[in-house]
Amino acid sequence: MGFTEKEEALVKESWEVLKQNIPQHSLHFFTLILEIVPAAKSMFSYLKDSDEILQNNPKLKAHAVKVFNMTCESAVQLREKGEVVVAENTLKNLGSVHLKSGIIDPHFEVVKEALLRTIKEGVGEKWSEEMGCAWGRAYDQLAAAIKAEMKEEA
Ligand code: HEM
Ligand code: ISQ
Repeated sequence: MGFTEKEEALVKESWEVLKQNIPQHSLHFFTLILEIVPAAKSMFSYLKDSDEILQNNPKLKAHAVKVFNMTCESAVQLREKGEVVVAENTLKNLGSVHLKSGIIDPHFEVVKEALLRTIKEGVGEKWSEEMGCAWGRAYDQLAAAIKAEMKEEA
């Protein structure tokens, strides 16, 4: 299912807003994930042994930004091509990283929920059902590609 220009624009615009405060939103995103699944903390190699505040963890920030960027990129592709194509090497890497980290399908719903809530809170009054729905669809397609790769490797 392709994307309309409007849906693509909603995703891009909101990502532009969130980008202005990466440290805050990436921390919020991650905090929400841990709120829903506290055990997820031990899955992240750079967090499991630290009681230190997540605030300024550069790896966490960089990864959170990647998740947003890739989802945004998926929205662009859904509009341009009607489907999400992740570069082969990127997908292989993501498949094996997540497989090795012990990620299972239900975790993807958790990250989706956290992503959508981060966007909703981040854009404030600009938020709409349609915006949330567009992000959700872009994420689902991307998640499906990663999950398929994980199954292939398992
Ligand atoms: C690592 C993206 C879903 C947990 C990563 C990395 C990226 C990424 C870019 C870094 C890869 C690298 O180090 O080369 C995504 C995207 C997702 C997704 C785009 C969904 C569309 C999930 C889910 C979980 C998860 C559902 C479960 C909580 C992790 C963990 C790592 C990781 C534990 C490894 C961190 C480490 O120890 O280095 N992810 N991810 N990811 N992701 Fe995800
Ligand atoms: C990696 N994969 C999925 C979600 C994430 C959120 C924050 C940091 C890293 C992540």
